[in-house]
Amino acid sequence: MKKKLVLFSMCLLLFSGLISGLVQSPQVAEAAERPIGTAFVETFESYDSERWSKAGVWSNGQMFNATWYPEQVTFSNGKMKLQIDKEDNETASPPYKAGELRTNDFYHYGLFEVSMKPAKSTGTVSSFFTYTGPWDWDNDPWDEIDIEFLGKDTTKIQFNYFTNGVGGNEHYHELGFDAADDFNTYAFEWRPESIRWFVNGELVHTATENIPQTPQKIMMNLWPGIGVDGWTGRFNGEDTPVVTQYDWVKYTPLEELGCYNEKNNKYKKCKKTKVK
Ligand SMILES: [Ca+2]
Repeated sequence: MKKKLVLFSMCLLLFSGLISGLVQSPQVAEAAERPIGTAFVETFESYDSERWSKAGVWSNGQMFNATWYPEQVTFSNGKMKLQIDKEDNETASPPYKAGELRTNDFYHYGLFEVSMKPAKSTGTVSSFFTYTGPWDWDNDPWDEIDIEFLGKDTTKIQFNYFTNGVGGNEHYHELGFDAADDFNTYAFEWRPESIRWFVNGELVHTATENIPQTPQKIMMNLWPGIGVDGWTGRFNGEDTPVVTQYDWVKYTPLEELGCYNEKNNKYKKCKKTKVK
């Protein structure tokens, strides 16, 4: 009788342990889950630190001839401003301060839109892109989708993407206007099988090879290059402060987009495909 009671108690303990294990395990799994962002429109009336983080204080090294400082990212008159300045200390290395803003969440397939006015200053890069890597999330590949303006010639826009660190997908598009003169809308639509880039709603470039698949953070930065003069030109710091402005950013997930009609550059309701 006593033995049976002990056995029964042990079973009860084991059972309750199992139950509590079942109850607890989803919480543990939740804590380790990647935060995936949903649809948003950001108008930059103020700094929303729940959605965004300012980079700094640190340096990327390599081709970035600046240290990121949160103070180089400011908000005024409904615009987000990224600014390059000389370091206060003349002997500082790197010699410049720069700004970068990134989302806290990761975003997957969908339409990424920005209204921006890039800097017109030789040696600088103004950007709107998505990015992830092993430092952003455990074991992530380096995946990236880019819109970039080179300050040496803002009548062109550069598109690019990386899949598991493999790039070489650069494409330049002649805008037919100077992007530094005013705000214009630039966008890319990321699908599992393609990336399509748009300027003011018009489709201007499509990629279909080796498309990145990992959710990424939305990022914007402005920086002076070094050792990449052939690409960016040489930044001499005479123009500082150099400023890039962003009026708004919008993200629409793929499932809310509908199907893109290349004939009129518009999204429409997707045709239902018959299942045979
Ligand atoms: Ca705005």
